[in-house]
Amino acid sequence: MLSIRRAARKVKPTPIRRGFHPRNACAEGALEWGGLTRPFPHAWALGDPQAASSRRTPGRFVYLRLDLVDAICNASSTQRYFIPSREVVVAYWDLHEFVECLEREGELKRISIPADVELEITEITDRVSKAGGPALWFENPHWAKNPTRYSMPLLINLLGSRRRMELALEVNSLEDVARRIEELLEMKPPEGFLDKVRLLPKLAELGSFFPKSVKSAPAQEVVETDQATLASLPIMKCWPQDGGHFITFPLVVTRSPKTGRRNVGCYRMQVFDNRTTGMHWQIHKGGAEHFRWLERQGQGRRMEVAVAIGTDPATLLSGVLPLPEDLDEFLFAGFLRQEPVELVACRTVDLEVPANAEIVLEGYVDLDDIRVEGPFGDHTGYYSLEDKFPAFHLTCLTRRRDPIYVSTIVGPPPMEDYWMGYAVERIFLPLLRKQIPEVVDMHMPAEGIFHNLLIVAIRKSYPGHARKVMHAIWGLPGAMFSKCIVVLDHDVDVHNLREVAWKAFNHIDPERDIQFTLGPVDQLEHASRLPSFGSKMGVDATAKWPSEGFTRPWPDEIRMDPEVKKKVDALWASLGLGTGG
Ligand SMILES: Cc1cc2nc3c(=O)[nH]c(=O)nc-3n(C[C@H](O)[C@H](O)[C@H](O)COP(=O)(O)O)c2cc1C
Ligand SMILES: [Mn+2]
Repeated sequence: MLSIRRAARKVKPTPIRRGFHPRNACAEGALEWGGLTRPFPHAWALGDPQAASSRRTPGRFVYLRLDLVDAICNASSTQRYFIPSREVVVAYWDLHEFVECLEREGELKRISIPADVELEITEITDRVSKAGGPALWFENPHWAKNPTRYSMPLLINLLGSRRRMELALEVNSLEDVARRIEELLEMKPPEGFLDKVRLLPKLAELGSFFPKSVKSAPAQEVVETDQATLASLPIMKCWPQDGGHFITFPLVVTRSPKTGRRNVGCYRMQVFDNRTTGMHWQIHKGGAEHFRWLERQGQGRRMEVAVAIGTDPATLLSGVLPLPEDLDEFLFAGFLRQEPVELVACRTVDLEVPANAEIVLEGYVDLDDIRVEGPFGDHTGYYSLEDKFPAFHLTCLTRRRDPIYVSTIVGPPPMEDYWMGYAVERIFLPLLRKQIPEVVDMHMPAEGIFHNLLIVAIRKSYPGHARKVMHAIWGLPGAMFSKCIVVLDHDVDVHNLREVAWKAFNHIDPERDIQFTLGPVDQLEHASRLPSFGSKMGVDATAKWPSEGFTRPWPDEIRMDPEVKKKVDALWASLGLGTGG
């Protein structure tokens, strides 16, 4: 089904766009409802999404902006319809559509018994997470301590497996995304007319990934300003020693006071009261850089912030990607989903948010309002300690009529964030290779919680090459935090930790092969001598060369003679030894 979605795209361009006129959709076929198939445009207003999707009809949901078609229908806002089609090649329009996909694929479990947002949902999700289980849709989240029943569902562990990550990005394998990035990076300047013609569709495709502004949005179906409160959101207290309840999966949008450029980052937000939260952007992150420029510019003490909770999955993921500064996350999300992210202007701040967001918080941070945030059970598996971060003030809350609250938990690995990190690792390998071409493969094992351990295999070409690679990695966004980098030769499978440990420990003379250096470390690092500053270690576990001062002979790895192997293969069944053949 997935490969069909993408393969079809190549044959025929996306036929359906949000906001299209239903008359244009006639060619697409008909709308199915209640077992009846009716031709466009007469029946489109009768669509029942649930009925259509439950029959696994290939197709997609579309949003009709009824202001465009009020001549036909007198409803006054955005409505959702299901369009059956054989040529379904469009990105998930929103989180609801992704949830429907997960459900079809058996990747989502609905839980109707009331579950407590304080600790209980964490315990359930953690067990499911560790067992490689499905995404969880808590229909009835509640908070026993301060008796509250929430009217919106809580969705968690959404991206917590390889399969769901592939579904999120609509690929059969994450390598497919890597390949698209590789193709993009390898685009050569055209030579001659034919080359130019061939390049045109590619360029047109690229151009089509830029975010698009729209005027009305599901994200603003309900608008609360003076009455805006966080009290209606099922915000979790994740772990026993947490300093409070935390919004854990927000997309925080800011604009640089210096360049005017947008940044989107996923930074947790601790609830201080119903209209105030913490804003935990660590000092190396985009949001924190914007906040510093606010101070440096000296023109005002407040910076506007918009926060989207719950979007289509590619956009959701873009907030956690370690993109170079000033590369717009929404543009990258457009590239990932192969369709532009549609943005709508916020109601009270001069920022744009994804039109398909479930919930949007608008507000500001203030240079004069810095508060203690934390502790928080973090993705290191330990609590990150209390520290000072800006407070976020809510000025407006907008949402859909039927919002889903998206949450995630971090804690002892592996959890959902491991799969996000894994996707980052795969997606970014081609980018890493562009800068360090000798890199063959890399891996960040779950237990290394990303920044503690990065294993890399290189094609070694000159003395000291492994150390060059370490230093290059310590200079990259995101990977700069790697506390330990282990560099191995190209023939080592970095995903096979047994092979890595066997070869790395064999190949080192520790005093000679370990490179220490000092530099910025992850703000979550709890063992470093100072917050955010500490040492790093690189291990040169490649075979050593005479040109590196190693004058003893380097031994060969033991491998059986192929002829003997073949002979024993033929004999094996008759030996009666069972497995091992
Ligand atoms: C579930 C989850 C929670 C995160 N929470 C935070 C956080 O509270 N603070 C932070 O600085 N980074 C956090 N991150 C990491 C950032 O989202 C990530 O570094 C991202 O690249 C930041 O974007 P930026 O480079 O545009 O600042 C989190 C990541 C995930 C997956
Ligand atoms: Mn960024």
